[in-house]
Amino acid sequence: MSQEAVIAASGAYPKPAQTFQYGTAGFRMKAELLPSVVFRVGLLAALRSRYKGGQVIGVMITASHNPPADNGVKLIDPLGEMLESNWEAYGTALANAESDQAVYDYYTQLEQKFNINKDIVPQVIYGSDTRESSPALVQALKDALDAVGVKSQGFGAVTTPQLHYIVRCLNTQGTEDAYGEPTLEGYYKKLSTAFNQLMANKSNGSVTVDCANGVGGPKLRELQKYLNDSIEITITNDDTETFSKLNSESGADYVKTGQRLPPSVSAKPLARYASLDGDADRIVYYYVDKNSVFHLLDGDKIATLAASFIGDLIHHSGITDFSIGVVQTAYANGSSTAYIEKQGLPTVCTPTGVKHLHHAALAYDCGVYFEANGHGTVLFSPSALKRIFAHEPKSPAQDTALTHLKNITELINQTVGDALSDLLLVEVILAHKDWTPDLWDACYADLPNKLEKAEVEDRNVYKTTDAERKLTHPAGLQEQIDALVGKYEQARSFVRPSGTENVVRVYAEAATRSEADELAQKVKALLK
Ligand code: 16G
Ligand code: ZN
Repeated sequence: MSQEAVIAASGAYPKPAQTFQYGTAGFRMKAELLPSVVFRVGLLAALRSRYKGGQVIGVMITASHNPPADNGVKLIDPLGEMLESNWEAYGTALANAESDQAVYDYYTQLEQKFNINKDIVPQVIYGSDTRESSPALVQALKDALDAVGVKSQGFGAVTTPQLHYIVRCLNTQGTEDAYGEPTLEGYYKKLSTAFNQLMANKSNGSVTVDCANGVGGPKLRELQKYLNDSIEITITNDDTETFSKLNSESGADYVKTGQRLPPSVSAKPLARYASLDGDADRIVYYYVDKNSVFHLLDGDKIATLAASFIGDLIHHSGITDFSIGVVQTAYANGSSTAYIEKQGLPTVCTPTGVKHLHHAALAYDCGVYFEANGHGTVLFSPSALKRIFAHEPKSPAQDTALTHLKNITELINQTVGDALSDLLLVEVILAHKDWTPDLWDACYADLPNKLEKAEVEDRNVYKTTDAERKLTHPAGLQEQIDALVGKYEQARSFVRPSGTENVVRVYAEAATRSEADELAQKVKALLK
């Protein structure tokens, strides 16, 4: 790597007059502001790989559920986790360096700070979602990787979780923790083999999947080819050619935020529907009842379903002293938390953002984590996996439960929340329980809730504690919220600054719809 090469390559991607920040989901904004950021993220990925002894780092170009004109970029660490959070600041500093020389200088400063061995060849893989802006951003990334001598490989349009999967496979190949074949085909085979075994001799009707006109559509079609015919999957909103359709009137965010059907879906009573987001790392389910009333089965409902099913399998396998915990955020419906605790399982609340939940889930033999918005997965600790695979069943019934349990650990993408893997997981559980969506829904009744956003001058004056459930600043505001909450039945409300937009979010829940709406409005009014 020569100074001239880096500076010349950087010169092709001038920084706009803008301050950037590596947030909860990397950098995300209008695509036209991103070329310099993506270029510099490429440099950071190279450093991170060398810092990790040449292990493979992933770079995903996506803006998830954001509108078509946005894009974004984030790094994936060697085991498929999100970038370690103390490195986010280096990404932010690189993105904000004011000149090409400053970029180069900061890069070499980081090399020195971490005493990075320059003989190590860095390795980076990358992929993108289906946005119109993605190819140009991929080019910016490649230019950075080439400028600093990275051995790289592109996977084209992939779901975010697929790239996480491949990163982990590449870094564990040939070890006792080998995660799978590091290809898309390997991904489909791993999921489908587990699914087909779990669904052998079962059939459970059909599910319609709205793919938000994003990358999940073609990938689900591909996955479908490997699945047995135990369920029929109807794919809708899978037009990735018309860029403007991405996440438009479709997708998990549309359904969850508006608590309504996508207009393109005419739902049959008691049939199953699911929506993915633009990069297929989120999923929500829903159905309409006999009276055509819409019911959402969100991340909380998926978490409770998964936790209780896995708990039963552990129990029926004869495995003892096994800890299962459910990790949620402040947005988890109060009824879901109460339900899980009633089942005797511990719950933990963390700040919003997958990395926080993921981290907390690692504390259990099996950690189930989901955000209410449908982001989530299940983690089995390495020692728990060893115990499961070494366990000797003592009866045919234990043997069956154990076989299911082993397949469940293969079916779940343990690197990150994965809408395709979560879809198959839910389908398997519903088939095993012989549940229609209303039976699943009947586990507990969601408290009516309302999410609002408030435009404020500076969201940074809002500081939270207790996993974002309480404000410490501005002084006195929390007391006012508490006083309002005290006036309603079964009520809860919190205010937190968004990590992705310059707004403050207000959440309220209460015993009735009108009370939840009113409480949200009143709390929002306090922010004026
Ligand atoms: C990011 C997070 C998502 C979270 C959302 C909250 C990841 C991969 N994504 O999209 O989990 O729900 O931010 O956004 O962690 P907010 O801070 O604007 O409310
Ligand atoms: Zn997403």
